[in-house]
Amino acid sequence: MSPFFEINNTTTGKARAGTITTDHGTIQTPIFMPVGTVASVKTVHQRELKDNIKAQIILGNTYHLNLRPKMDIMQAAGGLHKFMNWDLPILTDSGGYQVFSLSKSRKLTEEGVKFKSHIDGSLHFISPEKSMEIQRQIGADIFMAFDECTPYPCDYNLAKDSMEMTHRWLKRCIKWTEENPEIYGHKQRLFPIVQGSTYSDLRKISAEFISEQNAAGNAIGGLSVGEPEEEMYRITDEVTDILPKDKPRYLMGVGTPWNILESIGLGVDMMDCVMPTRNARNAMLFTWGGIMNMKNKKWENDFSPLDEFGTSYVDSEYSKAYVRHLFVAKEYLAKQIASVHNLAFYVDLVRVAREHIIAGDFYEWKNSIIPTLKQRL
Ligand code: PRF
Repeated sequence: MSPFFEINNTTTGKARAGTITTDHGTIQTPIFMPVGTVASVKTVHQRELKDNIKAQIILGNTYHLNLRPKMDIMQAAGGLHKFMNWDLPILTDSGGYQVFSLSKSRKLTEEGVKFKSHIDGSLHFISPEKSMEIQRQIGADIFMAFDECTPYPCDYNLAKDSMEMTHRWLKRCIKWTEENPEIYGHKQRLFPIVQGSTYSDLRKISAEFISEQNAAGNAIGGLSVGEPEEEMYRITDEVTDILPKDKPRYLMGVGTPWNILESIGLGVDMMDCVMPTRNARNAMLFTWGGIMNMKNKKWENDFSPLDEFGTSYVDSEYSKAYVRHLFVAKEYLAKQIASVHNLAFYVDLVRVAREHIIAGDFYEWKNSIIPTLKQRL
């Protein structure tokens, strides 16, 4: 039987090419994971995700799925894979981060978080144990510990208290999952999350504590929350120096195409972000040649393919002028085409990164293409 994680390259500094094996198939890392918050990657069919975008794993969210459709429906469906008809790997986030970003009213104690639903204002409570229970009912292949993500900037003492509570919550998550096995017959793996804001000493304590739990993989949270990019890279670098080499590392909620390449260079294996889909819905396309705003008048008469270097059929089958027209006319198809394009680009970007890691020239390649990726077309 294959181990959960194997490293496939021998050269190239901290960057790794790996293979993760789950009961729903393998994932070639580094990998970008499209975000499917409410059992849907917004505007994109599962068939497109699989056959066209070539997504190898997608994300779901505990916070949202627990509010709607709720866990009675999820369990009756036989879990999220069956409910949404997605038979490849799924990862779920634990809910805490979403409570803080979405719920207007919430109260945090050692026990957990009380909050009002952003949908109907109803009162709810999520604790580490509750988050684990919900994530068992969702049944993702990889599920996340219940943590607190500090805002930026964050006072040192607050960051320290929060990190220590995240560590105590982790112990409760581990205990609950040890006592309550999987319910759908496939294996689920719990990833703990390093916190500690932008403080090196806290990040070191957290990364060491997280490493000691000997989980199947580890995550880095609390970044990409408004800190300068250099701070994000510095902390990522310090944390990946400590996290075990033989376990996958997941950097949560990152980021732009260049953030992704820099993070891979610092030893990150997994990433997710709403940016490719959210920005697509606002007419922003990421391409190998730079960034395009599809509402720009510049494309009005440009009948060349949407993206000549793109790997998705939307890139060759539709012109820039057509996609601009769809955005100007506020057609749903505009958002759909743009989302498919951006996700296919992100997945292709990390696929090519993996090839360069294996070939041994990843850093030269990364540094040579980043200025082009940032360019505004
Ligand atoms: N914790 C959790 N989910 C997250 C984050 C975190 O810190 C972030 C931070 N960028 C994104 N998603 N549980």
